[in-house]
Amino acid sequence: MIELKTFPNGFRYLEIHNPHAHAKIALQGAHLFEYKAKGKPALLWCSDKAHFESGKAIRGGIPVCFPWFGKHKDDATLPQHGFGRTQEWTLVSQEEQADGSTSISLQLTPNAHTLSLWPFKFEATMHFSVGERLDVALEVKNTDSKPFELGAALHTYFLVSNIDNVSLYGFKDKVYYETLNNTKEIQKSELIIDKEIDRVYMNPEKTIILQDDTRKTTIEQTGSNSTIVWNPWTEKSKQLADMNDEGYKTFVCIETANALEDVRVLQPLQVHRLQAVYVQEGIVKN
Ligand code: TA6
Repeated sequence: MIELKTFPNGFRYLEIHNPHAHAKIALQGAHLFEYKAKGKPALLWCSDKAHFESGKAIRGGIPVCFPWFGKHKDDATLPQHGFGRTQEWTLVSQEEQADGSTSISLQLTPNAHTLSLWPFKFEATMHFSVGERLDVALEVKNTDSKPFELGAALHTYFLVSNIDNVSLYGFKDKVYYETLNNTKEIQKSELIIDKEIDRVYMNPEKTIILQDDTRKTTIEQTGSNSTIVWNPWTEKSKQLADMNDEGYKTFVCIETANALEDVRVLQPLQVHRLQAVYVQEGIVKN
C-alpha cells in the first residue's frame, strides 16, 4: 500500500506498507527517511532534530547528492551536495510486485532554479524497491545536446547500536582521501571509527559489510568506484543544529557515490545508474 501523507506544515511524503517492510519517502529530494523490514531493526538513522521543511535537507535516511557531491568544484557558493535533495521530485511509477515488495520511482527534470545553478538538461530518476531488502538506484540521463560531468551519492545514514560496536569491511588495502586534512592514505585493516572521519575510499570492494555487534548489513554497490565514510564525532555533532550532541554515537554514513575522480561524463542520451542494495542479516540482540 502506498499513501501520500502531509505533515501539518505541508511537507509531503509517501508511506509504503507491504508484507515485508514499511518505509517513508519525502517527495522533496526523493528522500527515503525511514525503512524497517519485518523482524529486523530499523536500517536508517534519522535525527530527531531533522527538518521536514521545504528547502532544507533532512538529516538522516538517504539524502540524494546530485548533480555533484560535496562542495561544487568551481563555485563554493553553490549548495553543498547539489540541488537534488532540496527539489520536489514527481512520483512517476508505483507497483506492488508479486513477491510482496513495492517498486516506486520519482523523477526530477530541470526547472528555472536548477538551470540557474547547473545549465544542463537531464532526467534524474530515483528507483526504490522496498521489500525484505532495500534497493535504491539513481538513474541519470543526459537529455542535453552537450556532455556534462555527473557527481552523485546515496548519502545513507545507517543506524547502529553504538559506533564503538562497528567494524566496516571492504576497504582493506584501498586508497582513501581523508578530506579533514587533505591526505591520501591506504586502509590497512578493517575500518573502526574512534574519531571524526570524512573519507572518500577509491575502488572499494563491490560489497561493503557493516558489522554492528551481532548485526550485519551488506551493501552491494554498482555504478560506483568511490564510497564515502563519514562520522562527525563529538565536535561536529555539537556544531550541527539538526543533530543532537550525542548523535554521532548511533550512526555511520556509508555513501555509494561517484565522487572525486569517479565522477562520470555523460554524453547526450547516455544514462548512468548508481545503485546500492542493503541486506540486513545476523541475529538481532533483543
Ligand atoms: O558525506 C560527508 C559529507 O560531505 C561531510 O563533509 C559532511 O558535510 C556531510 O557530508 C553532511 O553534509 P550536509 O550538507 O548534509 O550537512
